[in-house]
Amino acid sequence: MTSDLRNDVVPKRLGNAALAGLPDAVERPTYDREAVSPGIVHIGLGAFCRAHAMVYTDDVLQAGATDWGIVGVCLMSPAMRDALKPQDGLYTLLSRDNDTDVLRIIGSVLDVMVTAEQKSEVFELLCRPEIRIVTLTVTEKGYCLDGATGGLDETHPAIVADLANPTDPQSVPGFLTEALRLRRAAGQAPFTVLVCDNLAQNGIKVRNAVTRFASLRDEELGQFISQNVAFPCTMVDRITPATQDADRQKVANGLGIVDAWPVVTEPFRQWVVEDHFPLGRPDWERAGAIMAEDVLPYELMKLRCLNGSHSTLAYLSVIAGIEAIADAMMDKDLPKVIRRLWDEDLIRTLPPVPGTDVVAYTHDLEARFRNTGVRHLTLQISWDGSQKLPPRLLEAAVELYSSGRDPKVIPLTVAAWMRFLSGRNELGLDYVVTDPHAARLTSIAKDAGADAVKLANTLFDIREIFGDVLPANAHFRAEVTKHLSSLMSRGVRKTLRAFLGEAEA
Ligand code: CS2
Repeated sequence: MTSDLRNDVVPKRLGNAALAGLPDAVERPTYDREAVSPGIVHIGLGAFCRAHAMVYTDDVLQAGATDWGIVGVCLMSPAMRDALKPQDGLYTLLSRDNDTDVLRIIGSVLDVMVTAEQKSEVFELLCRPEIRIVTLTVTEKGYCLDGATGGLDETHPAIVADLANPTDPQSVPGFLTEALRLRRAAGQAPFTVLVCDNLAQNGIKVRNAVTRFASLRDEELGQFISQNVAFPCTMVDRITPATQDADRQKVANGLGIVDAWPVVTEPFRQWVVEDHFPLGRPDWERAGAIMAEDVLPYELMKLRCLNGSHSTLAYLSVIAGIEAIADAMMDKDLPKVIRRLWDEDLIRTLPPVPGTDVVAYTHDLEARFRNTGVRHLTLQISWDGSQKLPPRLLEAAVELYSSGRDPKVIPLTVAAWMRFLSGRNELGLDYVVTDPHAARLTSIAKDAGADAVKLANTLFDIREIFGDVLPANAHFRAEVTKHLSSLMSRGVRKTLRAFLGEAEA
C-alpha cells in the first residue's frame, strides 16, 4: 500500500506553507507574498517595529500595494534572523486587551539580514533603486547623541571607531553615512530616512547627527547629505513589551504550530508621520497613520505624557519591587502620582495638538496602562534612563522653569531614578541597572552609599544627562535632593504618602 506522503506533511512551524491551515480566527495575509517586492529596509528588527511599522505596511500590502515589502536588518545579533527566516519572514502579532486576544500573522517582512555577517549584501541592497525608505528602531541610545545637547556625541567610542574606519561602520550614524555614500556612488537618489524612536524631533536630531558624522568624515559628503536626504520626523506609539516564553506558548496554543518569535502588544496604535518622502511612500494613511506637516505637538504629547509617566512608574516600582506597569496601576498611590505629573507638570508644557484633547489622552493612557493582558515589566522600562529622562521629562522641567512655574512631580521621578541606581530594591533583591553609562552611574551610587546629598550632587554634574540649566537651579536641586533623601531613608510608600499629602495607612 502506498500512502500519499504529501498529506502526512503537516507544517509544525509558521511559514508560507502553514498559512492556509491556521485556525479561522487567525487573521493572515491574503495577498500574494511572492508578488511583493521590497521598497523599505528596516534597521533594528525588534518587537516594537514588528508591532508597529510592519503592521501598518502589512495593511497597505493587504490593500493591494506590491512594491513596499520590507527587508529587516539586524545590526549585530542573528537571533531574529534565525527565528524569522525559517518562517519566510512571517510572525504572529498577539494583541491583548485584558483577557481578549487577537492573533494576526504579519506578512510584510520579506527577508531578514544581519549586517555583522552580510555587510556587503546589506549595502548592496541599500543601493538598489527600489529601496526608497530606510526605517529605524534602534532605541534612543542607538544614535550616539549627547543627551544634553541632542547633537552627535563625538566622543562616543563607536563614533570614534567609525571615523577611523568609516567603511566598516559600527554606529548607526556611521552606517547610514556609508550607505548613503555608496548609494550616491551607484548613481541612485538617496533613500528617505525614517527614524521611529522616542526622541522629540527625531528626524531633525538624527539628520544633524548623520550630517555631522559625514562632515567629520568628508566635508563634501556632509553637505550632500544635508542638502539631499530627507529625514521626516515621526511619532510612533504602541506599548510592546519584550516577548516572554509564556507568550510563545500562548501563541503556539492559538496557532496550533510554533512561531519562534511572536510579538505581544496592546490593541491601540498611533503613527504620525511628517509627509516628506522624495522617492514616494506607502499609503500608510490607509492603515490609519496621520500624515502631518508638523509632528512636534504629537511627539511632545506622547513622549512626555506616555513615556514620561512610564518612566515615573518604572523607577518608583522597581525600587518598591512592583514588577509590571499593570501592577503599578493597582497600587493606591502610583496612579495618583502620574495623574499629578500630567495635570501639574506636563500638560501645561504642551502646544495644542491637532484634533486631540490632551486631558482625554491622559485618561486613555491610564486605561492602556491598566491593561493586564500586556505584562510590561517596569525593569524593562527602566533601561537607559540617562537617554530617556532628558527627552521625556528634563526638557519639560526646563520649560516649566523658564515660564515661571516649578515642576512638582518631575523632581520626584529624577530622585527615583537616582535611588534606582543602587541596584537593590526595598525587598533587598538585586536587579541590573541597564544603561550605556551603567558602570559610571552605579559606581557613583556605590560611592555615595546612604548619602543622598552626595549622590544627587555627583549625578547633577553629569552634563550629558542634566545639561547646564537644571543643575544651576537651586529649587530643582533642593526638590530632587529632598525626595531622594526621603526615598533612601523612608522608602517609596512613605515618600509617596507625604508627597501626596495623605496620611500614612
Ligand atoms: C517605554 C516605551 O520602554 C519604554 O521606555 O516607555 O517603550 C513605550 O512603551 C512605547 O514608547 C509606547 O509607544
